[in-house]
Amino acid sequence: AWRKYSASEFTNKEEFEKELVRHIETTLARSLYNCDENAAYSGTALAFRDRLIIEWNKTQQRQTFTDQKRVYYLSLEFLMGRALDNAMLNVGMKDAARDGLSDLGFRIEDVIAQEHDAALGNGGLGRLAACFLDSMATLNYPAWGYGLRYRYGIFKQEIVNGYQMEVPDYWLDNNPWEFPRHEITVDIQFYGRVKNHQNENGKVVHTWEDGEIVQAVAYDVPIPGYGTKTTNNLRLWSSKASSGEFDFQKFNAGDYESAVADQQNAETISAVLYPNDNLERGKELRLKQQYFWCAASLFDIVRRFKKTRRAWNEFPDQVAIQLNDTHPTLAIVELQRILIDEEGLEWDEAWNIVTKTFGYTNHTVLPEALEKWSVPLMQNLLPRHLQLIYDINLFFLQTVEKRFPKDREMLSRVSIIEESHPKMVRMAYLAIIGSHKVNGVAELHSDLLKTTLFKDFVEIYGPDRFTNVTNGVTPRRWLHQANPLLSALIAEKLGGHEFLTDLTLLDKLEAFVDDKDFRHEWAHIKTMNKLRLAKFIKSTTGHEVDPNSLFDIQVKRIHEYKRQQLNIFGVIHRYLTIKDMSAEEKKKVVPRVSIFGGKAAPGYWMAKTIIHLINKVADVVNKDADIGNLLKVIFIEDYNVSKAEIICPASDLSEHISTAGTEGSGTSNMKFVMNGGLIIGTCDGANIEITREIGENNIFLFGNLAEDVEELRHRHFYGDFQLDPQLAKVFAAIKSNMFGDAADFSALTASIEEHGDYYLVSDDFNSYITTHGMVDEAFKNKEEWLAKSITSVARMGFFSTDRVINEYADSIWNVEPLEIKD
Ligand code: 26M
Repeated sequence: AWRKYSASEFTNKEEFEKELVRHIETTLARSLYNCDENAAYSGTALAFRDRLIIEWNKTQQRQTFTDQKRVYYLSLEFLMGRALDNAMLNVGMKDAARDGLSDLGFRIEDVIAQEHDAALGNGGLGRLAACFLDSMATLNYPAWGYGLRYRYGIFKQEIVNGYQMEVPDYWLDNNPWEFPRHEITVDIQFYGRVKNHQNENGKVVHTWEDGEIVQAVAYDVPIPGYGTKTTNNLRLWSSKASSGEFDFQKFNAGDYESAVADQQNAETISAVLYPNDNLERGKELRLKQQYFWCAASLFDIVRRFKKTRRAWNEFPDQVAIQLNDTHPTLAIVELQRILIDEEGLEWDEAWNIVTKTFGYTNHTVLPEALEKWSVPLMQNLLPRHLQLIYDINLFFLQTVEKRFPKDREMLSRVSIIEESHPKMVRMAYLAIIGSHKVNGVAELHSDLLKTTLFKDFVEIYGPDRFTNVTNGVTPRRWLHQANPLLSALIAEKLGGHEFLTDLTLLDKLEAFVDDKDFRHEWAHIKTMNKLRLAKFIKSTTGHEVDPNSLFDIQVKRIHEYKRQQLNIFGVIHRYLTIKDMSAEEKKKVVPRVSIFGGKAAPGYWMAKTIIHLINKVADVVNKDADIGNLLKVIFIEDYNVSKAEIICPASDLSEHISTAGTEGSGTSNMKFVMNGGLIIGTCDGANIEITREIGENNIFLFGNLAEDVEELRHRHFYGDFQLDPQLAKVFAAIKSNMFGDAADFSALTASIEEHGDYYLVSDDFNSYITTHGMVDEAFKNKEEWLAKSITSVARMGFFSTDRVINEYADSIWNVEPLEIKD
């Protein structure tokens, strides 16, 4: 009977307008007569939010009632981007909203663009977590994300005189997508000491006493699925001083200022996302963030389990916890602590539960990214956890000793504790030992884990603990939302949008590869998307780019291993080549726009130097009258998710050119190909599987293979190094001050010429340039290029995160979907 009161379920334009106006006038207390785009955004968001809330409540009720196994995805990063467009497409009322907004004088695109990106992540790892949430909801898995509610997301990048500047990203003001749950709090302890007691049975028990307490407050974000009623929950923790401490003790003692300082100190924990990507720097605050978030999440998960009044040995049948990288590894220790110290279980029984519960995903083999925490730091901050880590290590090393008697080398290699000064806790080893499955993110990456980084553990545990789950992306955001024209054309050919939830259906497109009209429409859509990007470039940089040029794009975090330096050296080589040409020769040149985007970690000087060089080259090339439209260089400031949605559909070619063996998977490679762009890349990460799926005629591969990297580095190290002659010309140009003071770039050129060229830029340069020549030739044949583009999209079905999530569900989590019905 209450159903008739259920508000807000607008089903057409008129009802949407009614809801919009109601929210603008009452919820927002704004007059319709001075309603600007921002108010229109807020009103629209609130109208759609109401619909999500209804399905969200229903989902949570059903999942609790059914009480089947849930997945908890622990990630310090969720790079969500904007929520409104996603909510509209999932609810399925975008057209009604478009028409309704248009009646009020607004363009829906402009309204959508009012939203601030939720940028709680650095790059691939954070965006993968966001795509996973989308697929888990779409596939009806009972799943929660757990993360931190940073007050400042990843910094905003400004380019000033060619240099990167970082500006804080304060994003929380009037965010309609989060719901504070002030009643859901957890007290989190730090510091203090461990005391041993004997309980009534004579058993030694440990208590952790006299620490500082910080309060975790839950903020919930609804995660709607596409074409389903399932709306899952993302729970983000925010830190504040525990109210007892603030209000009474110091305040009453008259020490108001120090009480406020404590308050601020507590709030610092969730204040800012660390802007490193693939780099570990051992800061205490970062460890505090990790424990704060793990402890709050574990408390919440355990509290939910205990409500069911099941026996502890059923915990792994009810709960699967996935660790996104080693950042949440303390959750393993925290669960062991709860089971032993608070619930009184025996060690073996507890440890058995723990290892059955956790799975660990590794995202990188780069040594500088592997987390290690100093033992003294951990001793001070988390004394009880350090004891438990030592115990875990002891029992582990005892079993290793039995299997490999007298192999001291082996014991010291696999010990969780590195015997350095200071001693260090190796988090990846702890994660492996505490999990039942460890996975890499692409085949090559998972193989490298087994043969190099984690080789000893494969011997100890056998190969079954290690597996591969190749990454994907969600086609809802990266095809349907980012590229509505292409999505509509595909739907027209395939007779509906089913491909969005079964991406393998794209293979039906291959039947149209030779259809002239279809090719023409395909080409037209690419041009429209290039125009959209050209407009964006014009409005943000002032530069005009010609959509008939080949758009060549590399957007991702700036890192030496991703080799943006190889790209910009290639651009300089192209520039020098064109400058040397006769007018006659120039006529044969394929005009190019080289587009870059990406942030450098604020303390990563080499990455900042690469950004500086790109911008200096852009300054020179873009105003050189000899060059005209034959080459333009664009650096897009502040690359983020919402910009990626404009950029990915507009590429002819994108670059995925990491040194072989260094990129875990890469995911933008998938986004670009899914949108009909071809790629140039190395045999690295998921490029290899993309090649296998789409065929090697449809991709431009170059460079040395992973198996040759070690030997090449070895040779460089022993002085066997000759700078590639074409690269030498590029360096000569840089050193002639052609792009400003050469001293600005000397560290970069020296890293290659003088310091061993660790990333093999010189070794791969010739192959890179030659392959770009093949790209030019291929681009001249428009029909051939289109055939490659269409064929590639048709064969990309494998790279949906729906496939990825089903693999995790079957082989790691052992969870079943639960459909939410009315
Ligand atoms: C570590 C310490 C302190 C602060 C930050 C970090 C840190 C943050 C992010 C370390 C690594 C981080 O991310 C690594 C990452 O994004 N890896 C990428 O993961 C993608 C998804 O699996 C892969 O596609 C990429 O190849 C891989 O580089």
